[in-house]
Amino acid sequence: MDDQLAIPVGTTLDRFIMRKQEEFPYATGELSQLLRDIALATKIVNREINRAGLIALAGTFGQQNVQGEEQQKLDVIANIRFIRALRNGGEVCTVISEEEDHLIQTGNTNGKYIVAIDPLDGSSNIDVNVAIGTIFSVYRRVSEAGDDGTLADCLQKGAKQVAAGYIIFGSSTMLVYTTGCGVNGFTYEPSLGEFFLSHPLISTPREGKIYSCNEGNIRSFPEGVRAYLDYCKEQNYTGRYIGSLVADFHRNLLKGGIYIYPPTTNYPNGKLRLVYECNALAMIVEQAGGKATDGSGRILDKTPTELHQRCPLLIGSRDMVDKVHKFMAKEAVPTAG
Ligand code: P6P
Repeated sequence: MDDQLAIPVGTTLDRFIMRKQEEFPYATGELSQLLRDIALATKIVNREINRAGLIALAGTFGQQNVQGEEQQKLDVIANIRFIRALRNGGEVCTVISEEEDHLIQTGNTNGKYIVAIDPLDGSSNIDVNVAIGTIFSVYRRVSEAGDDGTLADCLQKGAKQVAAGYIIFGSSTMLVYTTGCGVNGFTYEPSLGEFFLSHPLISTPREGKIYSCNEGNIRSFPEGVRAYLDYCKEQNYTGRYIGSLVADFHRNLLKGGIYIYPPTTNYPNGKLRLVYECNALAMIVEQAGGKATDGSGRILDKTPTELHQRCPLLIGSRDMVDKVHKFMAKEAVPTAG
């Protein structure tokens, strides 16, 4: 990673990818191409989101938009765009998507990689102009090339990811990703159609004073989580919950903080999805010096059993995640008498 310090802020994403590839003499460029494919789809989705903002004001879902096209929900559009970019890029054999019940086989049977993606998380926030995001994980296939990817390819532990990232469509559009050698953030300049390195080697503070969770569910939270939230209030921490995971995660990553989605009455296994939400953010936060658990163990050590399985998520500054665990352990001790 020391070499990276030689890559200045303002470097384009394409040049950055090339420079990083040069650090791996045996790299053959497929992962680099895959990252470029994701960046391409991001540019297209970014345009759609900005356009849809206007159309949404003019019409509602299911009506014709001003161009006479059947208006589609943005998460469906994003799903189509990312899958198309990955299919056309040729490096990915199979895609798991929140928008698809089953595996998507791209037809690239010699593709070395699998991508798990939430094409547009928090899309219900579009109409109220709140930041939304895309989350993606990249795995090397374990099955033999020459055929479609398999379920085993798609149910690998998060620790097996070769890359992970998210895109936040907020006041600016940013692509943040890691290939296991640190986390870097790139800001999109739409007038140039380029991403530029703006946040090199992101490191998240060990401690923070921001907690993010939906306290409307507090009555069904585990006792230890409730005790931790009381502690946060005693410490005069700040509650910040946008209702958009990528936006809450991104703020906490840069400023320090913790996001908690524990088991609730409505979501006894937590709400967030292990394969295409939790694993990617867990790899990123660990690469930035933070921590991600499901309340008992490390997210990246969990072996998925289903494509769309949910899991509880505690993620962010290391000392804050450890603190929640201390409260949960204390509450778990049976009281005498
Ligand atoms: P709740 C959006 O639907 C999402 O998946 C995350 O982006 C967000 O953090 C969470 O769910 C919000 O869930 O139950 O608090 O509305």
